[in-house]
Amino acid sequence: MIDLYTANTGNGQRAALALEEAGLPYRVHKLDLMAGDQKGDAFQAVHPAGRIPCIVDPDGPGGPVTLSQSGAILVYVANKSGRLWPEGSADRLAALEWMMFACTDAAPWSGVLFQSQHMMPERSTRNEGYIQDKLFRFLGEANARLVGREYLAGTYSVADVALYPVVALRRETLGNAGGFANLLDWAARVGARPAIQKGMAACR
Ligand SMILES: N[C@@H](CCC(=O)N[C@@H](CS)C(=O)NCC(=O)O)C(=O)O
Repeated sequence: MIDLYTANTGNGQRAALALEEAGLPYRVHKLDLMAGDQKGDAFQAVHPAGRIPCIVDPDGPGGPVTLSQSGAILVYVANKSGRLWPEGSADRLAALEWMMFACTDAAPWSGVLFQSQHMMPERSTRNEGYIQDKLFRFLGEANARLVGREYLAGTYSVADVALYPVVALRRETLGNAGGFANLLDWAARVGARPAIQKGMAACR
């Protein structure tokens, strides 16, 4: 049984969605980040950097595995289950490419936007606008990628799981902004999957 340490954030959700889609048994440990659970002794003993998500798999290759970074967790459980990777090397590469896009372009800018709106010491409408423009530029790339495709790599893959939490958080803003019809249709398709619904609920 895999232990998942998580919280209701995009990165935390990504790991739960991956485990649900992989169909691997797991147990959730929810941390209250605002209360500082990540800095407590119990979690620091698991992951000294004190950041979620993190998994502990007693049945890893060659022994127990402790793994952080939502993208790494996604790849790990996809490999372990044999799910979420398309057939064929070109589609597999596309899945990897768009998974990296989600984890290194879209998710960090989404995180910075959230922090600028809710956590930074001073609010600045201009800076928030700049950050949102950056994020929307990336999401525009995904929207264009979805022209004529149901999923980012053609068939459902790690890429869709990686991007979903970013889009799910901003559906309303994207709808109001306009120009993201393919992405919003994709989000509705992905969000209708029982595994996605269970994974999102596991973090709430
Ligand atoms: N790139 C990492 C980001 C992990 C991360 O920054 N997690 C945040 C929550 S989304 C965290 O644990 N913050 C608590 C802290 O820094 O004290 C990933 O994808 O997992």
